[in-house]
Amino acid sequence: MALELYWGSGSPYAWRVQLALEYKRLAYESRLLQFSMQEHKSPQMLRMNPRGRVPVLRDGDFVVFESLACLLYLDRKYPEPPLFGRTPEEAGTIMRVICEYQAYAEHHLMEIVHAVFFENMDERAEEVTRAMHVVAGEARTIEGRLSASEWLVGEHVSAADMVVFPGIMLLLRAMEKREAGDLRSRFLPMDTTYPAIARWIKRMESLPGYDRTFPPHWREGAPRG
Ligand SMILES: N[C@@H](CCC(=O)N[C@@H](CS)C(=O)NCC(=O)O)C(=O)O
Repeated sequence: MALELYWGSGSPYAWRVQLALEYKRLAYESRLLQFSMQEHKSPQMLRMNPRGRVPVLRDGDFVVFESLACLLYLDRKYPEPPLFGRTPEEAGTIMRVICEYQAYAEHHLMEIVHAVFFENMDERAEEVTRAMHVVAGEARTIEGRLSASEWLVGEHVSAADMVVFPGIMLLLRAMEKREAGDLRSRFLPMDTTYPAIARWIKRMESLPGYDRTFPPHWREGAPRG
Protein backbone atom coordinates (compact mmCIF):
# COMPACT_ATOMS: atom_id res chain seq x y z
CA MET A 1 0.00 0.00 0.00
CA ALA A 2 1.25 3.51 -0.82
CA LEU A 3 2.52 5.89 1.80
CA GLU A 4 -0.08 8.42 2.90
CA LEU A 5 0.71 11.87 4.23
CA TYR A 6 -1.93 13.81 6.15
CA TRP A 7 -1.01 17.46 6.16
CA GLY A 8 -2.34 21.01 6.26
CA SER A 9 -1.47 23.88 3.96
CA GLY A 10 1.08 26.23 5.55
CA SER A 11 2.13 23.84 8.32
CA PRO A 12 5.91 24.13 8.55
CA TYR A 13 6.03 20.72 10.26
CA ALA A 14 4.13 18.97 7.48
CA TRP A 15 6.26 20.78 4.90
CA ARG A 16 9.36 19.05 6.31
CA VAL A 17 7.90 15.64 5.55
CA GLN A 18 6.72 16.65 2.08
CA LEU A 19 10.26 17.82 1.27
CA ALA A 20 11.65 14.49 2.46
CA LEU A 21 9.15 12.41 0.47
CA GLU A 22 9.88 14.40 -2.68
CA TYR A 23 13.64 14.29 -2.16
CA LYS A 24 13.50 10.52 -1.85
CA ARG A 25 11.16 10.40 -4.86
CA LEU A 26 8.71 8.25 -2.96
CA ALA A 27 5.20 7.75 -4.29
CA TYR A 28 2.65 8.87 -1.72
CA GLU A 29 -1.00 9.74 -1.39
CA SER A 30 -1.37 13.34 -0.39
CA ARG A 31 -4.22 13.85 2.12
CA LEU A 32 -4.66 17.59 2.48
CA LEU A 33 -6.76 18.42 5.54
CA GLN A 34 -8.64 21.69 6.04
CA PHE A 35 -7.72 23.24 9.39
CA SER A 36 -10.74 25.58 9.09
CA MET A 37 -13.02 22.53 9.07
CA GLN A 38 -11.13 20.89 11.93
CA GLU A 39 -10.43 17.88 9.73
CA HIS A 40 -7.24 17.21 11.69
CA LYS A 41 -9.45 16.57 14.76
CA SER A 42 -11.74 14.04 13.11
CA PRO A 43 -12.15 10.67 14.88
CA GLN A 44 -10.10 9.01 12.13
CA MET A 45 -7.22 11.47 12.61
CA LEU A 46 -7.38 11.31 16.40
CA ARG A 47 -7.10 7.54 16.20
CA MET A 48 -3.81 8.01 14.34
CA ASN A 49 -2.57 11.00 16.33
CA PRO A 50 -4.37 11.63 19.62
CA ARG A 51 -2.82 15.10 19.69
CA GLY A 52 -4.86 16.04 16.61
CA ARG A 53 -1.91 17.58 14.80
CA VAL A 54 -0.28 17.19 11.43
CA PRO A 55 1.82 15.80 9.87
CA VAL A 56 0.73 12.19 10.18
CA LEU A 57 2.41 9.62 7.98
CA ARG A 58 0.93 6.21 7.34
CA ASP A 59 2.88 3.39 5.74
CA GLY A 60 0.64 0.33 5.51
CA ASP A 61 -0.25 -0.59 9.08
CA PHE A 62 2.35 1.69 10.59
CA VAL A 63 1.56 5.25 11.61
CA VAL A 64 4.06 7.86 12.72
CA PHE A 65 3.57 11.49 13.70
CA GLU A 66 5.86 14.31 14.88
CA SER A 67 7.72 15.63 11.87
CA LEU A 68 11.22 14.71 13.01
CA ALA A 69 10.10 11.16 13.79
CA CYS A 70 8.58 10.98 10.29
CA LEU A 71 11.91 12.04 8.75
CA LEU A 72 13.81 9.45 10.76
CA TYR A 73 11.31 6.71 9.87
CA LEU A 74 11.49 7.55 6.17
CA ASP A 75 15.27 7.51 6.27
CA ARG A 76 15.49 4.14 7.99
CA LYS A 77 12.84 2.57 5.78
CA TYR A 78 13.88 4.17 2.48
CA PRO A 79 17.58 4.95 2.93
CA GLU A 80 18.42 6.46 -0.47
CA PRO A 81 19.22 9.28 -0.76
CA PRO A 82 19.94 9.74 2.94
CA LEU A 83 18.47 12.54 5.05
CA PHE A 84 20.82 12.04 7.99
CA GLY A 85 24.13 11.81 6.17
CA ARG A 86 26.31 8.83 5.35
CA THR A 87 28.60 8.78 8.37
CA PRO A 88 28.05 8.84 12.13
CA GLU A 89 29.75 12.23 12.20
CA GLU A 90 27.34 13.67 9.61
CA ALA A 91 24.35 12.17 11.43
CA GLY A 92 25.51 13.69 14.71
CA THR A 93 26.06 17.11 13.15
CA ILE A 94 22.70 17.05 11.34
CA MET A 95 20.88 16.16 14.56
CA ARG A 96 22.84 18.80 16.44
CA VAL A 97 21.82 21.53 13.98
CA ILE A 98 18.19 20.37 14.17
CA CYS A 99 18.26 20.29 17.98
CA GLU A 100 19.82 23.76 18.12
CA TYR A 101 17.13 25.15 15.82
CA GLN A 102 14.34 23.51 17.79
CA ALA A 103 15.76 24.46 21.18
CA TYR A 104 16.89 28.03 20.55
CA ALA A 105 15.10 29.46 17.51
CA GLU A 106 11.84 27.77 16.63
CA HIS A 107 9.73 28.82 19.57
CA HIS A 108 10.71 32.49 19.15
CA LEU A 109 10.19 32.36 15.40
CA MET A 110 6.70 30.91 15.88
CA GLU A 111 5.96 33.58 18.49
CA ILE A 112 6.66 36.28 15.91
CA VAL A 113 4.65 34.52 13.21
CA HIS A 114 1.71 33.99 15.55
CA ALA A 115 1.75 37.62 16.67
CA VAL A 116 1.80 38.92 13.09
CA PHE A 117 -0.98 36.65 11.85
CA PHE A 118 -3.27 36.35 14.82
CA GLU A 119 -2.56 38.97 17.49
CA ASN A 120 -2.44 42.68 18.11
CA MET A 121 1.20 43.56 17.49
CA ASP A 122 1.04 46.73 19.62
CA GLU A 123 -0.09 44.74 22.64
CA ARG A 124 2.65 42.15 22.11
CA ALA A 125 5.41 44.62 21.19
CA GLU A 126 7.74 43.76 24.07
CA GLU A 127 7.64 39.96 23.62
CA VAL A 128 7.86 40.26 19.85
CA THR A 129 10.91 42.54 20.06
CA ARG A 130 12.59 40.09 22.41
CA ALA A 131 11.78 37.18 20.10
CA MET A 132 12.99 39.16 17.10
CA HIS A 133 16.41 39.68 18.70
CA VAL A 134 16.75 35.97 19.42
CA VAL A 135 15.66 34.96 15.92
CA ALA A 136 17.96 37.52 14.30
CA GLY A 137 20.88 36.11 16.31
CA GLU A 138 20.05 32.52 15.34
CA ALA A 139 19.63 33.60 11.72
CA ARG A 140 23.18 35.02 11.90
CA THR A 141 24.45 31.59 12.98
CA ILE A 142 22.60 29.94 10.09
CA GLU A 143 23.93 32.63 7.74
CA GLY A 144 27.45 31.76 8.94
CA ARG A 145 26.96 28.05 8.20
CA LEU A 146 25.54 28.80 4.75
CA SER A 147 28.34 31.23 3.90
CA ALA A 148 30.76 28.35 4.28
CA SER A 149 28.72 25.60 2.64
CA GLU A 150 25.80 25.18 0.22
CA TRP A 151 23.70 23.20 2.69
CA LEU A 152 23.32 23.43 6.44
CA VAL A 153 25.45 20.33 6.98
CA GLY A 154 27.86 18.70 4.55
CA GLU A 155 27.77 18.49 0.79
CA HIS A 156 24.14 17.50 0.33
CA VAL A 157 20.71 18.63 1.37
CA SER A 158 19.77 16.89 4.62
CA ALA A 159 17.11 16.66 7.30
CA ALA A 160 18.62 19.82 8.82
CA ASP A 161 17.69 21.86 5.72
CA MET A 162 14.22 20.27 5.65
CA VAL A 163 13.57 21.13 9.30
CA VAL A 164 14.79 24.73 9.19
CA PHE A 165 13.60 25.82 5.72
CA PRO A 166 9.82 25.79 6.29
CA GLY A 167 10.18 27.89 9.45
CA ILE A 168 12.20 30.50 7.61
CA MET A 169 9.68 30.58 4.75
CA LEU A 170 6.86 31.07 7.25
CA LEU A 171 8.73 33.94 8.88
CA LEU A 172 9.30 35.58 5.49
CA ARG A 173 5.63 35.21 4.69
CA ALA A 174 4.71 36.88 7.96
CA MET A 175 7.11 39.70 7.11
CA GLU A 176 5.09 40.37 3.93
CA LYS A 177 2.13 41.38 6.07
CA ARG A 178 1.49 45.02 6.81
CA GLU A 179 1.15 44.14 10.51
CA ALA A 180 4.83 43.12 10.60
CA GLY A 181 5.66 46.85 10.46
CA ASP A 182 9.22 47.67 11.52
CA LEU A 183 10.14 44.00 11.94
CA ARG A 184 10.31 43.78 8.18
CA SER A 185 13.45 45.88 7.94
CA ARG A 186 15.12 43.55 10.43
CA PHE A 187 14.87 40.61 8.05
CA LEU A 188 14.18 42.04 4.59
CA PRO A 189 15.41 42.31 1.93
CA MET A 190 16.99 38.92 2.50
CA ASP A 191 19.49 39.43 -0.33
CA THR A 192 21.08 42.17 1.75
CA THR A 193 20.41 41.13 5.36
CA TYR A 194 21.10 37.39 4.99
CA PRO A 195 22.55 36.84 1.49
CA ALA A 196 23.71 33.26 2.09
CA ILE A 197 20.26 32.29 3.41
CA ALA A 198 18.69 33.96 0.35
CA ARG A 199 20.87 31.84 -1.98
CA TRP A 200 20.09 28.69 0.02
CA ILE A 201 16.35 29.40 -0.32
CA LYS A 202 16.81 29.43 -4.10
CA ARG A 203 18.66 26.11 -3.92
CA MET A 204 15.89 24.59 -1.82
CA GLU A 205 13.30 25.91 -4.28
CA SER A 206 15.05 24.17 -7.14
CA LEU A 207 14.94 20.72 -5.51
CA PRO A 208 12.93 18.22 -7.56
CA GLY A 209 9.27 18.14 -6.55
CA TYR A 210 9.57 21.38 -4.59
CA ASP A 211 6.53 22.91 -6.29
CA ARG A 212 4.33 20.09 -5.01
CA THR A 213 5.38 20.91 -1.45
CA PHE A 214 4.62 24.63 -1.63
CA PRO A 215 1.61 25.49 0.58
CA PRO A 216 -1.29 25.78 -1.87
CA HIS A 217 -3.05 28.61 -0.06
CA TRP A 218 0.14 30.70 -0.19
CA ARG A 219 -0.38 30.97 -3.92
CA GLU A 220 -3.67 32.76 -3.30
CA GLY A 221 -4.03 36.43 -2.39
CA ALA A 222 -2.86 38.21 0.76
CA PRO A 223 -0.85 36.35 3.42
CA ARG A 224 -2.82 34.66 6.17
CA GLY A 225 -1.35 31.95 8.43
N1 LIG B 1 5.92 18.94 17.02
C1 LIG B 1 4.95 18.66 15.98
C2 LIG B 1 4.14 19.92 15.72
C3 LIG B 1 2.95 19.65 14.82
C4 LIG B 1 1.99 20.84 14.82
O1 LIG B 1 1.94 21.63 15.76
N2 LIG B 1 1.21 20.93 13.76
C5 LIG B 1 0.23 22.00 13.68
C6 LIG B 1 0.19 22.57 12.28
S1 LIG B 1 1.53 23.66 11.98
C7 LIG B 1 -1.15 21.46 13.95
O2 LIG B 1 -1.49 20.39 13.48
N3 LIG B 1 -1.94 22.21 14.70
C8 LIG B 1 -3.30 21.87 14.94
C9 LIG B 1 -3.71 22.06 16.35
O3 LIG B 1 -2.85 22.27 17.21
O4 LIG B 1 -4.90 21.98 16.59
C10 LIG B 1 5.67 18.16 14.73
O5 LIG B 1 6.88 18.41 14.59
O6 LIG B 1 5.05 17.46 13.91
